[in-house]
Parts: sequence; C-alpha cells; structure tokens
Amino acid sequence: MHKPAAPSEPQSKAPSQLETLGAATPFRPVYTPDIPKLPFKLENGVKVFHLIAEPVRTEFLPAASWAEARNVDAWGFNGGVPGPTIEVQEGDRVRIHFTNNLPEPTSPHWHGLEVPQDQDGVPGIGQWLIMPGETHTYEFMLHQHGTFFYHSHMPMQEMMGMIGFFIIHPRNAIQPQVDKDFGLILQGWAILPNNTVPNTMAMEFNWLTMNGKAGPACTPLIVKHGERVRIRLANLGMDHHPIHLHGNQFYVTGTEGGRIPETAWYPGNTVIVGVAQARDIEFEAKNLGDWMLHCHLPHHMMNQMVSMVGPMHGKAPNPAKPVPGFPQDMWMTMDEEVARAENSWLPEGWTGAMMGMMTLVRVLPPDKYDRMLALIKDGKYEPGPKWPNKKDAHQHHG
Ligand SMILES: [Cu+2]
Repeated sequence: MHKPAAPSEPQSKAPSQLETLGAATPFRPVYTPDIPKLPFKLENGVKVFHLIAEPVRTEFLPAASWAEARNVDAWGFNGGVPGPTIEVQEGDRVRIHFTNNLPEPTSPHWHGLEVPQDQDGVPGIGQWLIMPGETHTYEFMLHQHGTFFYHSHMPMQEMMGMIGFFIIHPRNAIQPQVDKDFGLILQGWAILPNNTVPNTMAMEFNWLTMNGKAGPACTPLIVKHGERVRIRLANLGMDHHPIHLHGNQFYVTGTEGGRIPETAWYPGNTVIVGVAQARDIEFEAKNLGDWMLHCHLPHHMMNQMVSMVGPMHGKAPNPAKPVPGFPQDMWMTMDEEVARAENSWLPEGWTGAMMGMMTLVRVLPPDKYDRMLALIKDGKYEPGPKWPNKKDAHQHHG
C-alpha cells in the first residue's frame, strides 16, 4: 500500500551548483525540506513523470518522553505527504503518467497551469474519473514560470493531504538571482487524540504542518550570511496562514500567478497565504542568527490543540495560588528526538518554542555554514550550549 518516502536531497547540494535537468538554461534548484523530488526520464525531449496517488502513513512528530509519535494515515503521492516536488522549466514538455492506488476514484489538477482543458484534471469536465487501479496520462507544454502545485480535485481528498509542489523555473534567469530557493507547503489537519485518520469534515484543525511536519520536526532552512533567499509558500486547506519571518524584512515577489514585476514588489515581515494561493518571498540574509518562520495564528503554533477532558492541571509557582484557567501555556521540549545535523548548535530547550506550523531560517557565518554542510553530508549532529543558572522549567506531563 505504501512505502516510506525517500529522504529529501541533502541541503548541501542545493547551493553549490546550477542544474539543467535537460533544459537549455541552468537554474537554481528548489529545495523542499522533508519532501523528495519526483524523478523523471527524458524521452525524445519530453520529461516523463510517474505520479502515484496512494494512502500513506506519515509522522508529523516523533515520539517523546511525554507523548507517542504522531502517526497519521493520510493520502498522498509516491509514498509521501505532501507528494514529491515536480521541478521543471518554462518551455518544457511534460508527460505525467498518473496511477490511482486510492480505494476510490480521483483526479489530479495542475493548479495555476494554463493547459488544454482536457489536461486540466477536472473529472466530468474534460475527462472522466480515474478509477482505482487505473493509469491516466497527461501531457502539456509549460509556458509559465513560478510556484504552482498539483492536488486532487476531490475536496475531501485534499483534506486527506493530497498536494505537491509543481515548480517551474523561468526560461531566462531572473534578476537578481537567488542563492537559495526553498519551498514550504502549509496544511491544516483535524485529528482527534488516539486517532490516526484526519477528519475531513471537521471545521477546526488541531495539527498544522509545513511540508508534512509539525514543529520542531520541520528541517530548518540553512542559509549563508549575505545570501539572497527565496521561500515559496503554498497553502491548501481550510484556513489562511499569516506567515511571519523574524529578524529579516522581505519582499513579496511572486504569487500563484508567477513572478511579480520588481516595481510591484512590496515589503513586509508577514505575508498572508490564503487557501489555494502561493506566495514567494525574497530577502537578503543580512542578519546572523536563528530566525523563526511561522504562521502567526496562535492556534497554528500548537500541536494537538484539542479540548481537554476535565480541568487542566500543572504545578503552580510558589506560593501556589488558584488562578482560574491556569495553566494556559505549556513548555514541552524534544531536543533529543529531533537531533540531526540541521539542528546542530541550537541552545538547550530550543524545541520548547517550536510547535505547529513553524520552522527556523538559520543564517550562519561562512565558517559555521561550511561546518554545517559537512555535518549534513556526514549526517552528524553537534549539540548546542546549555543555559547557565537555568531554573527548572515548567514541564508538562500529559
Ligand atoms: Cu496558520
């Protein structure tokens, strides 16, 4: 039924060289943390992909001392949720063999692409439903560039997770060129405790993910000081997400309609990514440090945000006072559980601040950046500093 997703490409590969993938003009490859690329074969100048819709067991968050792993039985593509990233170039001709391994009919839509109507992926309009076990082939030319995505055109299947990036690089390089190009897919899920299947009919959402991971399980974006960075954000769910970047003002440089002319870029540090929208932001990483990138809706900065059965309890500070509604916030860390190269050197307890739709942009000085690439290459983790004179943090045991 499902196989584990291949690990995404090492982050160290993205910055070093331009790639052509069989196209005429080199481009900076996009890096979608925790999501692999969909491979293709070149056949007589056509890029041929095989996309497979299927049930996928995925993990939003690993197990910790205070909680079991958050495993989810979602629906995705080629073993992953979101599905693998399709990366192509303006002017390409693509052929996509689409196999439906779901237990019900489906149809994939190429969101934002101008393609012949019978390639648009709307069942009943332009084509018939793709039945379980069937393969349907799409083929079209790409004359646009920008941040697009594919998704099931059956709404309840969308809510099971069925989306993936469709990145089209421009035929001619944009100016200014970016040194790093990242992609993050934003999703909301309704999953009750002790349950693994998303409730696709719910109107309230308690798990919020970036590229299928909830903070602190998202892989941070690693950047070298001074680099020009683009982050592509795509949203498919039931809520808008005001995505906020700490420490760096950015420009909004693209939408789901492609790149915005530079004269119309506008600055900000928070961009609303509405449902069905894509937003590209760009900034020069002038400011060293570990900067949060997160949805600013308070409930979207939480995991398993559900009504509690019975009163909440916690250890009150001394002298204990009965405060109605106390406690409101809890501090839960899982540094060890997400210890991997990209999280090296973060201070003890950093994961207590990371929940929900949240990741880090880590702007490193050149020497540390080079060391980080070496750690990523070797798959090694180096722990960070401990806080001096730390008082016992309030720890939740749920
Ligand atoms: Cu949000």
